[in-house]
Amino acid sequence: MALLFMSDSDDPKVWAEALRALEPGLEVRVWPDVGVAEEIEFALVWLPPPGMLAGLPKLKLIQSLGAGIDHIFSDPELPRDVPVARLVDDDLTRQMVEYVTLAVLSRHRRIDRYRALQAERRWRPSRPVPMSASRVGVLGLGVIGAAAATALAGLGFAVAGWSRAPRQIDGVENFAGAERLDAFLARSDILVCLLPLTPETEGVLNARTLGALPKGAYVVNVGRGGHVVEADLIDAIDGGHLSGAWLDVFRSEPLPSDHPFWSHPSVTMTPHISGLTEPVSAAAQVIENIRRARRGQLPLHRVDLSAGY
Ligand code: NDP
Ligand code: OXD
Repeated sequence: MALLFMSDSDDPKVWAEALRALEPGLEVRVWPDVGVAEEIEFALVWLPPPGMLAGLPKLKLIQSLGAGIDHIFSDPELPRDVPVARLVDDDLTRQMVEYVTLAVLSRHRRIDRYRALQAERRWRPSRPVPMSASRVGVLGLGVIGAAAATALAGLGFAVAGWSRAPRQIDGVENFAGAERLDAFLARSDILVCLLPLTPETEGVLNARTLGALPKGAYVVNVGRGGHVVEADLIDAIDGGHLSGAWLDVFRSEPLPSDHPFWSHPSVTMTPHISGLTEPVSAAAQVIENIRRARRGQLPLHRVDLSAGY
């Protein structure tokens, strides 16, 4: 019985080595070399092609190579009776917290302004606003959102977070539910998106919600590109309502070379690297889930199909 690995962005050899270090007998096959499909019990995947998982009749576990699972749920033929697990990994969370802190601090200390001044060889110091007067709003208070909100509050920012159900996090004001979204946005000078992509959160950052942010607000998106209506974000920046955006994720990845984000002076972008799953760190959870599946148990961090995350 074997595991099928499928990803265009992760190295199968490194993953096979990390998995076999913990489970020496595990047979790892790499898509598209499936072999006999009936022998595949476990799938470890990032962005599987539609129909791939449905073609594995003995599948017991679908394990995401990342924290998000929208890349699996977008498959219209996804077998609904096989448990789907996402990765919850301390190293991935740490990387995300590091990246979000970088983006928020860069905005807070106006590094964009000093880079522009540097290009013009102008020496123009200005005093930063106190952190306690800089209001950060974190959309999504899950594993990563809660860790980022806690870190930012620890630095001294005035932090609030938005979730579906009420959450209690020390030093972080909570706004829960769709009816509290506008109040949350109205107090967020720097907005960080750390939501999962679901039918409910698709396009959550649009002309209306971006307009509900305070004038001069800044948007950091590390959730998914589908959270942002990209034309609305550009309009909000060009119209002067928003001061800019820091983006790691996009509706189309790789971002097409003619996309306006590439050259927009108020947009900082990176190629979906805020958190990269590290095989040596994450393999233990994958192996634990394989062992659980073999025992007929549910995996760790099983995704709730009805909630979509
Ligand atoms: P979790 O599932 O732990 O947390 C999701 C959070 O979003 C929860 O707080 C949840 O609310 C909230 N939420 C979901 N739907 C809604 C809604 N409709 N309204 C309000 N709040 C909602 O996810 P993680 O923190 O582990 O990860 C978040 C996302 O970050 C991933 O799904 C992925 O897309 C992205 N990511 C991006 C990476 C990158 O490299 N750019 C790397 C890793 C992750 P509640 O608490 O009430 O359930
Ligand atoms: C993830 C990602 O979901 O890297 O882990 O985007």
